[in-house]
Amino acid sequence: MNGEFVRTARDGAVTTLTIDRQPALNALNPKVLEELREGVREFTADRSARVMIITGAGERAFVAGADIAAMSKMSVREAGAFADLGQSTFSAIEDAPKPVIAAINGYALGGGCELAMACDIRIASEKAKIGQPEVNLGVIPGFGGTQRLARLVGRGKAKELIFSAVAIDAASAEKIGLVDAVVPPDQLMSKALELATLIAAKAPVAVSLAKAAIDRGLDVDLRTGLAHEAALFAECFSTNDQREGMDAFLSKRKAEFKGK
Ligand code: CO8
Repeated sequence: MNGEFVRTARDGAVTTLTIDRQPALNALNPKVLEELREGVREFTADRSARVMIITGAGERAFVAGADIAAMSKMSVREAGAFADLGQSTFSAIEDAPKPVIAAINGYALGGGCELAMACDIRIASEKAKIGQPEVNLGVIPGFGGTQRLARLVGRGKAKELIFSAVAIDAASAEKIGLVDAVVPPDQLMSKALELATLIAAKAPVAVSLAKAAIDRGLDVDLRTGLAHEAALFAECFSTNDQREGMDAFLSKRKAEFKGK
């Protein structure tokens, strides 16, 4: 797609989605969110796209939050609708049946941190600054921050970050598990693409079911999660890719997965 604020590009089986609203440090207004949702929908529908990278345009920001100028004029009802739009957009990323990697190139604040947390894996530039500064503005995180941050880094750290509104650097974010890797700024996109390409070469249905098993498992008790895992493991045996993967191993050749 090539929207006003969101564009996508393809490199083999990897789609890169870039949010480009640089005068406002890529802040999320309703139009940006709608275009982002459309980009995610297209990625999900395109069978030939296996992994998506989400990043921000320019050197300064991944996304510096929801648009404060737009929010400053909202009524209670409009604020609720805006929170719903952001949440449904980010849930579409989390629920996409394929992996999504956040390449955090700079500020990831408020809605930007919430967007990154809805992705499966987060790689950050050494220059990234990450946080939930909403209480500076008299509001709370509304695009999933109170829920996903606590699940990712634990209740205490989430409360510390949200109550204090302090933005932390990439190294500190890696230490608490808020990001998964930190790389020099000029290597961010190549590292993200390297990981995406590695994942894209694996059996797509298996990767998709692994994502579902991990995500649903974290929402339920261990025994329910294990039962779900066993069911999805069995489901892999209904795919050609399971036969191909195992045949290829036993024949000492490289597997060619078709995603079926
Ligand atoms: N919204 C709108 N515009 C923004 C935003 C934003 N979140 N962030 C930056 N901008 C704009 C600035 O207003 C400025 O515009 P202009 O040049 O026209 O004055 C431009 O981007 C550049 O920003 P600065 O001049 O401030 O650049 P600095 O380098 O001095 O500072 C910062 C960079 C530290 C990132 C600073 O811009 C900042 O603090 N931004 C706001 C960060 C923030 O508070 N984000 C959280 C917003 S709240 C949120 O995300 C809630 C999500 C849930 C919503 C639920 C809906 C109901």
